[in-house]
Amino acid sequence: MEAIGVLMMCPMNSYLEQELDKRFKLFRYWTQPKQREFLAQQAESIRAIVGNSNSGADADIIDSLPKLEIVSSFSVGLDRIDLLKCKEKGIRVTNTPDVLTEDVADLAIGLMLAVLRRICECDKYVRSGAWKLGDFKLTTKFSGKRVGIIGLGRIGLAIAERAEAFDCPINYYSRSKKANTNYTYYGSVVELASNSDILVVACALTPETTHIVNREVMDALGPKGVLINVGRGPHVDEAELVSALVEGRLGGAGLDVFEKEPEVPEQLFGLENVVLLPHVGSGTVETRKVMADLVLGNLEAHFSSKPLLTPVV
Ligand code: 8YV
Repeated sequence: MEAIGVLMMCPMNSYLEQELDKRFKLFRYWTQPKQREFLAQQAESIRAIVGNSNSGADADIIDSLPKLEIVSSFSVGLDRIDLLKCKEKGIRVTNTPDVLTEDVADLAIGLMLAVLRRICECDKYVRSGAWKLGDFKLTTKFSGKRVGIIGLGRIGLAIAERAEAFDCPINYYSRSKKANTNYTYYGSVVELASNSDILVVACALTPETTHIVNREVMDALGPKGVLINVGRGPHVDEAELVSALVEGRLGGAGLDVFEKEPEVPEQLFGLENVVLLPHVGSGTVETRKVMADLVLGNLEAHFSSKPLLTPVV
């Protein structure tokens, strides 16, 4: 397969990059000073794209690669891929579902605990020597809080199962009520937020779910409510989130994702009720290795005419 051209869109994992280099003819898109010219030159040789949650395959790049056969994404999220265009052109698409579910769900619980129990602030308190001057103030209990989940897919369900171990009643919103669960369903996100102490975003990013957490939802969650986002930045209207937090209309937030990563609104930096993470939901050594193996496995299956391991299109 050494002659097959594979275009990697951005740096994402060194093991994956090494293995792609060994097994295929690897092109590193981010190292190309003149990307348009590069695409025109390699148009006949690139047959696969490897992207991730930052950089995938948009209509432009798909149109400039006439020999493209497969987009294998190093992510479960597909929002950076023009799926319709792929379908139209018969280009296969794969992602990395299941293998990252536990890590993302673990991190969502970590964010809930970190925000309510002020874990990062407590750490600062000890390191700065402030403890010597007096005890840290009291924080908020997590066990038993009502957790509302937007999107009860693989990740949403794993968050629900973990939160249940903390005796949290589970509410959820999804396009339709799930038949196989006893969790409480709400048909609107505003209703879900009104009936939850913690609201968690765990759905896929689509045009319908963009800004699914808007001002009305934040106001329904209220000054004691906490928003957790382990989905995508654009799920939340970030400007509204900043004003809700600054004005005290929302109790707190734990965010792993942002609208314009790696840019984060600086107004959040001074707020002690906010925990900010650099999109690390799936970022463990163990999980990233399995994700990389899935990307490689899908490419090898495709180019040896075997069934794809995790097909989307
Ligand atoms: C990664 C993700 O951050 O799977 C997703 O959708 O957002 C993450 O796992 C990313 O794709 C790693 O480069």
